[in-house]
Amino acid sequence: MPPKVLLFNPKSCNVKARIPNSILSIAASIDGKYDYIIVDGNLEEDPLNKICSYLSKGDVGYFGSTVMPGPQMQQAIPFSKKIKELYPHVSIIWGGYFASNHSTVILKSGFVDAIVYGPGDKTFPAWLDALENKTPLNNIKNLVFREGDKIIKTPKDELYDQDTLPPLPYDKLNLFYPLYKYLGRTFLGSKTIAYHSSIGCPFTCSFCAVVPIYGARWKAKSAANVYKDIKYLKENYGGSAIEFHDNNFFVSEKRTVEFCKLMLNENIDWWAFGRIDTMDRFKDESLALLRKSGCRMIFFGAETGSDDVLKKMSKGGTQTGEVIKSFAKRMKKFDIIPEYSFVLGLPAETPEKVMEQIDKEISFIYEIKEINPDTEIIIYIYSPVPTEGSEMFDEVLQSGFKFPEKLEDWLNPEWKNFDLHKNPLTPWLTAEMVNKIRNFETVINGYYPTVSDVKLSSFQRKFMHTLSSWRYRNRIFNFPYEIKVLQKYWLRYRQPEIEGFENTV
Ligand code: B12
Ligand code: SF4
Repeated sequence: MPPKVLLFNPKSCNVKARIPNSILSIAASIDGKYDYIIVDGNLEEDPLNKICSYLSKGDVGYFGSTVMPGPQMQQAIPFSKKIKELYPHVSIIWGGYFASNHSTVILKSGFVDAIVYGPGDKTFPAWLDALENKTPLNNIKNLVFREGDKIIKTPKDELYDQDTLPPLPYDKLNLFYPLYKYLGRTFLGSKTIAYHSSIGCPFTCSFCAVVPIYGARWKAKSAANVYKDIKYLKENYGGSAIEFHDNNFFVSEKRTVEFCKLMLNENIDWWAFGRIDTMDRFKDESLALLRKSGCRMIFFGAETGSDDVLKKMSKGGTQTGEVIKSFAKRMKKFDIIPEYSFVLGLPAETPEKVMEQIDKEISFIYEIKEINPDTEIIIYIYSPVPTEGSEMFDEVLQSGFKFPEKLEDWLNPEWKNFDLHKNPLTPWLTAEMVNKIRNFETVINGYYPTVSDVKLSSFQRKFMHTLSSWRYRNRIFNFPYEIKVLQKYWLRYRQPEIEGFENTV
């Protein structure tokens, strides 16, 4: 019997957990071949203790953790270090977006043995087999590992046909954590499924973490297979709404339409990420079908109203300020809420230009709200992602910006905030600029409270709206403490961009 594998999903949110698709797809890749245990940091009071209780039995030989930027590192880093200290025979592997984009600093820490960069569906079982059979790792694609003092990165593999991958072992997950705990109430429905139906993205936006990993590639499950899984979760676990977690769900209009047709009688509301220009090319009848099939809201990276900045961001496609506006209007006709995210605080030649650009974005957001007041606005402060060679990243490096040189430095509060796109440590942004962005965000969130927060009563919404109206109308953003206090202590206002939708079980 080969040793067991422990798969860990570090805590990622303070509200209720979602189906841990990263770990689950890795579990699927070894299901039936290796015995595995799942520990979910979102559902454990003391996950390290739980992990150690398994490891102390002596039959676990492998520890795999998924790591996205932000809070997950707060457990992944100290836990992996501790495990290496206490159980040096256990081989440790990380995967996920942070691991993929920062493999060198992670491996240099000495307590992580290997990284899967990109999809792990074939790499992970191949790595286990190689260690079990003592065969070389060099032939395994998508892998980074240490060999003596050297760090070896093997070539990228092709993207796999998603329909040929093994099904996610939902029933097995249910043995470790009852699945109903993952199906929380959101504004979409009482039991919301988190589902991932495609990988990668065909675009190459220079600020996006998907690009260095997937390099403009995208592969999706067929509509029929997605529907089959949704039906399974509906019939066996009562799933009644869906959050699609794909980077870009709507790449294919054909697949979208096929999926919508299958969903017509399911009475399931759903939400997903898309691109404005891609969906603006959808036929009217496809958009109408989307709404009929239950699509309530779509998240779009609007990014900026400036065509020059869109170009600098290599947003690609045909997105322009005008398209962003006209599409907001079009969505209104089909009763689908566009959730537009904007990135403020990009580098520019002079501080005046950085500030000027921030002011322009704020004005653009006002315009969008006038065109379609239902548009949800999400604001990020630009945090660089190392898409080497991109015009924007070169500019970032020239400004003196540097990522931490030691893995544990990512645990410092300022780097945690960097990941959350809240406090970006970027040399070109002054405190005045950051405050302006944050205060504007507070005011607009007060004036237009998000519909995705199911805990807000209509009285609370109205109160917050009225309280914020003089600031919003007169564009006075400084020191909006009265709104902040209300958001924090009274309404416990949440930011969907950081925690996902309000989710209560
Ligand atoms: C769900 C999700 C969340 C949820 C997490 C909920 C949960 N799981 O409990 C919430 C809403 C909390 C969240 C929050 C954030 N997220 Co998030 N999130 C995602 C999302 C949409 C899906 C992740 C997922 O399940 N993928 C499905 C699986 C199957 O894909 P995968 O993770 O890539 O896994 C494959 C490989 O990576 C690899 N792999 C992954 N893990 C492991 C582990 C092992 C051991 C191995 C061997 C392999 C392996 O194999 C898998 C199968 O091939 C991704 C985007 C995306 N489409 O992936 C963003 C994403 C990961 N998030 C991102 C960000 C930035 C954040 C935030 C920091 C938000 C912010 N303010 O911007 C926050 C804070 C993080 C936090 N709180 O921890 C970025 C990361 C960007 C970057 N710079 O690297 C992404 C890529 C979105 C984006 N396009 O920008 N997030
Ligand atoms: S379209 Fe979205 S997911 Fe695709 S590269 Fe651009 S930002 Fe990333």
